[in-house]
Parts: sequence; structure tokens; C-alpha cells
Amino acid sequence: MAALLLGLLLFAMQSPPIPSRPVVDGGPPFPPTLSPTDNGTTSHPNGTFQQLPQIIIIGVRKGGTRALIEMLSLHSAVAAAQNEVHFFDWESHFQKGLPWYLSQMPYAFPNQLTVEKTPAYFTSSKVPRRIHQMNPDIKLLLILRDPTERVLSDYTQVFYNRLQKHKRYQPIESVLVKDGEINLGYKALNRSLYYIHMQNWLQYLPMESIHIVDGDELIRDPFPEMIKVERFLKLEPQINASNFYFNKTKGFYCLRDHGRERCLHDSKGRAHPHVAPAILQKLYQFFHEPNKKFFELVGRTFNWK
Ligand SMILES: *[C@@H]1O[C@H](CO)[C@@H](O)[C@H](O)[C@H]1NC(C)=O
Ligand SMILES: *[C@@H]1O[C@H](CO)[C@@H](O)[C@H](O)[C@H]1NC(C)=O
Ligand SMILES: *[C@@H]1O[C@H](CO)[C@@H](O)[C@H](O)[C@H]1NC(C)=O
Ligand SMILES: *[C@@H]1O[C@H](CO)[C@@H](O)[C@H](O)[C@H]1NC(C)=O
Ligand SMILES: CC(=O)N[C@H]1CO[C@H](CO)[C@@H](O)[C@@H]1O
Repeated sequence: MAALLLGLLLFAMQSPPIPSRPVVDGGPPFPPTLSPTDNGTTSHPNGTFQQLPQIIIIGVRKGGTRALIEMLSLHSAVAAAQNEVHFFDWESHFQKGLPWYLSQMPYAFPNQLTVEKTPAYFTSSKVPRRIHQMNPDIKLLLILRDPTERVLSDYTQVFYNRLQKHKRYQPIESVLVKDGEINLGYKALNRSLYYIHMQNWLQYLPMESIHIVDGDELIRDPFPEMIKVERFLKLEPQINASNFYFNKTKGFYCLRDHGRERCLHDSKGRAHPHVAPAILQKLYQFFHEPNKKFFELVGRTFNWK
């Protein structure tokens, strides 16, 4: 009973999502917020309760968000939502308001932080203002990979999805290049223009609230990247090297959690399509300037080609 009451008390303390500060640009009003009597879905006799996330993994698509949330879940003070919630980017979800968002959250113990991941948030222009409005002190994790690699992964995912549904698909070269030039209309290309999206986030949230995880490093050697994540989130150091082991068949790391071993879904390690070296070269060149702008914006460089 004490645990239940504590849970409710903590919920009451953490729930006010109504920003005390004025909205930055006076956008449309926020949909229905939580009322103090709204306890229905928030507590459970086993001492757990639902809370709005204190941490959101905002992207990027194909950056390694699934790996990141799985690795973060190794920490006992983290409760992670299973599915991608798409609250801030899908209008039909957003209009249901924060009570609905809350109902999508995992049951957490009072000492746990809640995290959800929706990779589409990073590139959706409406999302930064909405997240800031819910909680200006939110902590964001953004996992990025080499923009060219990311485009190829993005294409590969769409390609397999269409293949499965027996739909037509275009060869990669014809979506990447139009009339001999890089095709700016290709959406996957835009998603890799990180600085454009980052500028939008930084209008609403300070860099101190956003930790960038190096997705290429996380794949190569997850442990050091996860130490940085723990530190950023001010979590007690708990994740350790024995939580990871290299699977030679797969060619990447799998997780060991209290003796339980698990690897990510096979789609996560798919080979990319072959791209003509000349086009690949063009792509690397194309991202050179945008990458530089991104490094300046975030005050940090990445080992991208
Ligand atoms: C507590 O109850 C919730 C709601 O039924 C359930 O989802 C969760 O798994 C339970 N947690 C534990 C640790 O028993
Ligand atoms: C890329 O996306 C951003 C944000 O959605 C948009 O403002 C911009 O016009 C797009 N650029 C191109 C070249 O499509
Ligand atoms: C690493 O963490 C696991 C729990 O996830 C624990 O059982 C183990 O003792 C830890 N190992 C070291 C070397 O701290
Ligand atoms: C390593 O990966 C292979 C291929 O996906 C899989 O069959 C096997 O179970 C994995 N082994 C371990 C110990 O994770
Ligand atoms: C523990 C607690 O206060 N539960 C209340 C939550 O709200 C419903 C009505 O909406 C009450 O019936 C519960 O007693």
C-alpha cells in the first residue's frame, strides 16, 4: 500500500506537463492535458505506475535507435516503451492528448525513468516545439550514423518492405540520381541533412539537453558509448562490458542481460545494395558541406567520410 501511495505521489509530482513558461512562438494550444483526478491508468497494485517519459530517443531513422533503447534497458533504473509511439508527429495521436500518450507508457517503478523512442521525431518539423511544451527539461537522445550509410539503409528498408508486399521498387541509382545530379527530392536524402533538422531542435531546446550517440561507434563497440549515455542521463554506472558479446556469425554485438542473451532482429544487419562507386562518391561529396555545418552547429565532429 505504501508503495502504491508513493507511486501516486510521485506521479502527481511528475505529471504536470503544462509548461510554466510561455510557448516560444505562440503556436496552437496543446490538446487536452491531464487532470489531477486522472489516476485511472497510472498506478497498479504491484507498485508500478505509468509516467510521461523523462527521456526520448528522437532519431534518426536507421541510426540504431532500436539497439540504443535495448542497451539502455539493461539499466535497472530505466523503463522503456516497447513500441514506437508516434505521439508528437502523427496528428491523429497528438490530438488525443497527453492522457493517451501516458497510456502508451510502460509500467515503471518509482525509481525508474521512462523512455520512448520514435525515430521519425528528429526530422518532423512540428515535434521540437511540442516536446518542449510538454517538458522543457526533457532529455533527448539522438543517435546518428554516417549520412551516406544512413541513406543506403533507409533505401534498403523501404526496398525490403516493398518486396514483401510484392510492390514495385526502383533501383537505388534511379532514386539517388536524376538527370545526372543528386536527386534532392528523395526524402531519404533530406533525412540525412542533419543540420537542417538540428537547427529546428535548437530553437526550442538547448544543446545541453541533447546527447548525440555515435551510431557507427555503438555498432563497433557499444560499451564506451553506453557509458556516455549513462553519464548524460545521470544514471548510476551499471552497464558493464560483460553485458555485450560479439557474435561472429552476425558480425555484431549481442546483449547479455542477467544471463539472458539476445541479439537484434535480423533486419538490423542487412547488407546494403551495391551502388556504383561513382554515385557513391557523388553522395559522399554531396554530404560534405551539410556535415560541416552540422559539426559547427553541435560543436563536435564525427568520423564520417
Ligand atoms: C505490474 O503491473 C503492470 C500492469 O498490469 C504490468 O504491466 C507489469 O508487468 C507489472 N510489473 C511487475 C514487475 O510485476
Ligand atoms: C528538407 O526537409 C526540411 C524539413 O522538413 C525542409 O524544410 C526542406 O525544405 C527540405 N529540403 C529539401 C531539399 O527537400
Ligand atoms: C555486470 O553487470 C551484471 C548485471 O547486468 C552483473 O551481474 C555483473 O556482476 C557485472 N560485472 C561486473 C564486472 O561488474
Ligand atoms: C549468433 O548469431 C547467429 C546467426 O544469427 C545465431 O544463430 C546465434 O544464435 C547467435 N549466437 C549467440 C550466442 O548469440
Ligand atoms: C488510488 C486512487 O485514488 N484511486 C482512484 C482513482 O480514480 C478513480 C475514479 O476516477 C477512483 O475510483 C479511485 O479510487
